Amino acid sequence: MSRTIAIVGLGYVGLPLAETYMDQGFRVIGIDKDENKLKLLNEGRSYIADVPEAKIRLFVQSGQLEVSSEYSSIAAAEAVIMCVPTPLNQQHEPDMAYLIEASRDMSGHLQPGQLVALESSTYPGTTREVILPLLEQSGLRIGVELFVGFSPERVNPGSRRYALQEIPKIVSGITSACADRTEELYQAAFHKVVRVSSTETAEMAKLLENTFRFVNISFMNEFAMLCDRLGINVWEVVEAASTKPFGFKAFYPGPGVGGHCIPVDPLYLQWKAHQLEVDSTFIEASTRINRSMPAYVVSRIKQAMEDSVLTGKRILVLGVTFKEDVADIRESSSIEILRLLMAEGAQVEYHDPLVTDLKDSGLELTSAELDTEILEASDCVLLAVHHKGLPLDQVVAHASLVFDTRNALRGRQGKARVIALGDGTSGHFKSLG
Ligand code: SAJ
Repeated sequence: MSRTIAIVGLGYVGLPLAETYMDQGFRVIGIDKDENKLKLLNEGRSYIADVPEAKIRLFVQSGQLEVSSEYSSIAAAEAVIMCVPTPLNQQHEPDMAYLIEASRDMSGHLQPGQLVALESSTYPGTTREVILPLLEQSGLRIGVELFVGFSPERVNPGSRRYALQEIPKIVSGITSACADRTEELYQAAFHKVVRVSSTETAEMAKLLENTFRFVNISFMNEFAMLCDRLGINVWEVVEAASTKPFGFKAFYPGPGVGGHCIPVDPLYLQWKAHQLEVDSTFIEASTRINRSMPAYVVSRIKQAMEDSVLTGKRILVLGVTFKEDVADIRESSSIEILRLLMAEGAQVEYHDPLVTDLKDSGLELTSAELDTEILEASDCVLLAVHHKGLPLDQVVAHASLVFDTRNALRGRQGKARVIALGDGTSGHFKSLG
């Protein structure tokens, strides 16, 4: 008799997790409120690039994967893993609605002996202060009849480097018995499981991982602005510093920090710090720097065009996703840059092989064909996201001016004058000749 778990939330975390458990022979009951997702899965289709369609079809046809919007179907599962979104609200504060709704909806269907494990990235204390009281409404005694744990997700969308089961998994529980159950569940699918002493420790470890990244990227953005002013090429500086085999990790400047993890998780930590009246100076400064990058990019484009007036100028933006080779525009700095350019009266177009239109962002723009004509007609081409498939040789061959925010054009020869973010083109030491 195969083991059965339920997974709540079948997005970029939940669906790969379901695949990982089904690869180990588990039966998975997938719960999601999005009827379109359920329809696609039942048709044997995958909407997550990293989860092969052929596997979904097999799992569904064999009955190993059953999906539903009803929590009543979790009764047969030994464990329920919650992978629902933890976004920010309009005030850039934690939006716990998905977590609260899922916890509340499932509590009436929980059975004695079940484990509930939360994976969503959130502020320390969430499992104990927010989720636990809602699950206790089941009437089940925690650590005796119902077990509750936290294990942060470490899905890396678009990455081929690590299979999910190869990425060490931190586990924790409200009680020791809860941690035992959580540890056992994840040991059944992951190569390495790392048990920590509390759910708060596990929640905080996840925030450290991503805030570390957020702060370092923001420092590189500030460092790049200084290099521009000094006339020093930041990309060469990073390359040189990277020769140090210890005590240094390279991060790179960019047009801003997007996505659903890196710009979000640190603000969950910041919110908790403010609740406790503790400073979060680094996060606040990093947020300010990263959010200033779109305007900085526009200012450097003006400098490159030697014209502070962009009215009527044709500017083509290459790449509107939040990072290369991932079809996701959440918190994308390209969208902000498009808005700023339009506000300056520029005639903007974009090309992104992964994004056909920007209706969801309120911009009436569709992805333009990237051909010689549009490149030659553009006063400036902005390389915002360096997707693997972009024909960069064609860009440098036919564009007159390219502002490269990723240093992706280094070493390529062509007609275009290429200026890179942070390359110091017009800075102090460069002007000394
Ligand atoms: N970025 C820079 N400079 C850098 C690195 C990233 O400007 O040196 C920008 C990207 O362009 C993007 C944003 O930051 O706009 C986030 O990029 P990311 O590479 O961190 O991408 P994410 O959001 O997919 O981060 C995920 C995270 N994984 C999990 O949370 C489980 C993160 O912890 C990983 O380190 C990261 O993938 C990764 O290494 O790819």
